Amino acid sequence: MNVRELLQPARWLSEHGGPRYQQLQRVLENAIESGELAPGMPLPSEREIAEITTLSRVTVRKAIRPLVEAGLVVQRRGSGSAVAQRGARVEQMLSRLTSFTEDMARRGLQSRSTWLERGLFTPSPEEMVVLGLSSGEQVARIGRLRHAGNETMAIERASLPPDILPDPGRVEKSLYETLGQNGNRPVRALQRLSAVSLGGKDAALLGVSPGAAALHIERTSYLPGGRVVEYTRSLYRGDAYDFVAELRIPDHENGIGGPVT
Ligand code: 16G
Repeated sequence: MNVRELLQPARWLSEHGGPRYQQLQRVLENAIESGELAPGMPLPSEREIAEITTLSRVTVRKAIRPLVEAGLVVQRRGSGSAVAQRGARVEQMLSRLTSFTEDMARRGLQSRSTWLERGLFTPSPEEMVVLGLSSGEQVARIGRLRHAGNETMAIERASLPPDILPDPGRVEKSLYETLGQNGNRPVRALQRLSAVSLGGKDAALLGVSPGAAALHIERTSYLPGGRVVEYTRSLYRGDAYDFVAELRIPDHENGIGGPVT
């Protein structure tokens, strides 16, 4: 689909879809992230987008600005804007509960894992508390080195309750795909990020020098009923991964009820 078709307001503009600039922002963001709008593809000018979408130029500008700030769109003086080229760094939006496999596929990258650990084990006290395991129960562990294209991106160690993943050996490419097949894919997650410098062993696994910067991420994911389905600790290479969060002011400070641009 070309960008003009994609922007036709009949395809996405809805009375009840929230502020119009946010609706336009979402359409563009989804199309860029899914690859429908390919890296390097020029975007119509602000004036043209306003014409196609029947929105004002101010609204269009408001929709594009966050995409530029998130690095999805680049603006070049004189030659308009374009979908950003894929850089060496990978960006992950922090507001989406996606899997590594999906994140990489969206960027046109092949993902692959090297197994560090896969099976049922005696849980640590921390795993027992977070996953709500009772004594005598085992824990399912999936430890992987995650690669994208030719790069090693992260070390990930996931722990799950044994009834959610009774046979860890069944996980091949994607943990979330396996969970989805049994109706256990998480719908919500909490993530805690902190900066660390890598010890010798982890640095060697990631192919960087000891002491290099990394992001330590702890993800606790939940089923719709609130049960914890996954507790994952990861180390992402600091030089290869950016986590991007979109921030908005709360609705009541956003002039809700007033005119929407
Ligand atoms: C992501 C998640 C991880 C999850 C994995 C599933 C972060 C920091 N972590 O890497 O918690 O287990 O995706 O990926 O985003 P998979 O379905 O490709 O195995």
